[in-house]
Amino acid sequence: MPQLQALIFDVDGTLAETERDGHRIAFNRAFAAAGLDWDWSIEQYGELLEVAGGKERIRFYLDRHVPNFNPPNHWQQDLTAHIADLHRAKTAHYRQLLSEGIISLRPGVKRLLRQARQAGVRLAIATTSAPDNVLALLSTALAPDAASWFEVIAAGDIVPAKKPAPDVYCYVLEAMVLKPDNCLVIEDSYQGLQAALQAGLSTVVTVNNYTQHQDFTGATLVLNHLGEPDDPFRSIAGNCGAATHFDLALAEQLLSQVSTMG
Ligand code: XBP
Ligand code: MG
Repeated sequence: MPQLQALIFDVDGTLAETERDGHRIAFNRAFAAAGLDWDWSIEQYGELLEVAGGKERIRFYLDRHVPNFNPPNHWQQDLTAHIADLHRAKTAHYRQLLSEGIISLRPGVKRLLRQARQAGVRLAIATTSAPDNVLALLSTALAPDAASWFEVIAAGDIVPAKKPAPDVYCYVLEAMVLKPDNCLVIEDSYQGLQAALQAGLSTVVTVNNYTQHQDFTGATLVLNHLGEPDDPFRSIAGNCGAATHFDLALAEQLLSQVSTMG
C-alpha cells in the first residue's frame, strides 16, 4: 500500500483565488501604464486562462485578438523582449495588489498545510506563475516564513514547457526523489490536472468560478474546496466516503483507493 509522503500544490486558483482580482487587474494596469488600450474583462480573462503563463498569455492574446497589432515605435525590434518587459511590470502590479491584502487563502488550505507539517508529510509547489508572485502570496496570505514550509517551489520558467505539459511536476518529483505513487497533487484547472496526470500523479481538484465547467476526467476527487470542519466541502466527483473536509486521513484513503484500482 503506497504511503503518503508528499503533497504538491498548484498556486493560482488552488491556494487562493488569484486570477480574477489579482493577475487580471495586474495585467490591465501594466497595459495601461505601457499606453496600450487592452483591457481584459472578467469573461475574456476566463478564455485567456486556456494558456498558462503570463508571457505566453500575452502572446496568445496578441495572436488571437490583435493580429494586426502595430507596435509602438520603441517596440519595433524585439516583440519577445517587450512582452517580457510588460510581464515584469505586471508582476510588480500583482505584488502591489497582494501587499494590499486583497487575496486570501481558499478554505482548508492553511489547515491542511499545518497538518502536513506536523505529520512530517513533505510539501512542494508546482506552478506556472512567476516565482516572485508565489513568494509574495505565501508571505502575505499564509505566514511571513511560509516559503520555508515547502521543500521545492517549482515556478514560472523553471521548466520551458508549462502546464498542461507534465514537466513542472516531473521536476518536483526528481528534485525530491519521490515516486508519483507516494504523492498527491491539489489542482484547480484542466491544464493543471493534465500536467499532473501525465506525470503519473493522483490529483484532487478544487474547482473555482473559472474552472467549474471544465472536464476533470481522471481526477481522483473533485471538490468545490478543501473544506473546514465548520465549512464542509461539496463533493463533485470521486469517492470521499463520509468526509466533510480534506485532511491527511482522506489523502491516505485516496492513495490506497488508487493503488487497489490500478
Ligand atoms: C496559473 C497561471 C499563471 C497566472 C499568471 O498558474 O496560468 O500564468 O495566471 O502568472 P498555476 P504569471 O495555476 O499553475 O499556479 O503572470 O506570473 O505567469
Ligand atoms: Mg491553477
